[in-house]
Amino acid sequence: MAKGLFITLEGAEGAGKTTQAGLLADWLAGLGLDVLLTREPGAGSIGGQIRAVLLAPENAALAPMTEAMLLAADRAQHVAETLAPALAAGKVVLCDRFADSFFAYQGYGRGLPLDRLRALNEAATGGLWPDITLLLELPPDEGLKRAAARGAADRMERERPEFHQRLAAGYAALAQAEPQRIRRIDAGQDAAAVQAAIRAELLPELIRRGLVADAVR
Ligand code: T5A
Repeated sequence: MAKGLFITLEGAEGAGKTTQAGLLADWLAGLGLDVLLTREPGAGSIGGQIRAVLLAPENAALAPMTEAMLLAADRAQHVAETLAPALAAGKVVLCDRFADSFFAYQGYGRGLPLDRLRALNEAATGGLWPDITLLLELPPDEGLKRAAARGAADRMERERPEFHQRLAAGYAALAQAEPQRIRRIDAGQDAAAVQAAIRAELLPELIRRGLVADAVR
């Protein structure tokens, strides 16, 4: 399906994904690449409506499998409407959260069986999988503090500390299982240093794939 490059950003709450995705999009565009910046959940009009249900604090009673199915529905719509067409057109697609969030949050965090989540994810994506994933690692309490300083907590941010610890451990397990795809970035540094670490990871990949010339190194 894909001929572009699919890069995802992952990490626990407040790890800095949105900040880094914006900086990265600017850098990639500056290198002359055709970049699409998007996110999950909530891209597009239908995704936005699903996101509102998922994150509203008053929906505390949402059952784990309902949550997983809503996220899968959001992903199916996102793949069909945005990701697959952009990749087919050869774009570099930067996505703020994707399937690893699903396994970390709904699998390790909520305790849903990973094999069921894999099947649900496969149905939603048709097998679309990131080429490179940047995992921003920050202790969950620090990320939650950053997120809290920004505004009122959403339904996920209100979860107990144990939930956030489990999903962070889940991300580490996912990264261990797929070290070639998932690049671990220390997100405890200032934003410029995190961005420099991300670029250092990506540049050799861009050169290897013939997307930019070795001269930029
Ligand atoms: N979800 C999502 C699932 O459960 N399963 C799934 O399959 C998917 C796809 C999405 C929620 O949905 C869940 C996960 C999430 O709970 P969201 O609002 O999109 O909700 O939440 P996040 O993706 O977590 O986004 P956040 O905005 O909370 O965090 P970010 O994007 O990691 O962090 P960012 O860049 O917004 O920064 C947070 C604050 O920290 C500051 C920023 O200025 C900002 O104020 N900051 C820094 N401060 C100090 N040093 C740095 N290096 C900093 N970088 C940023």
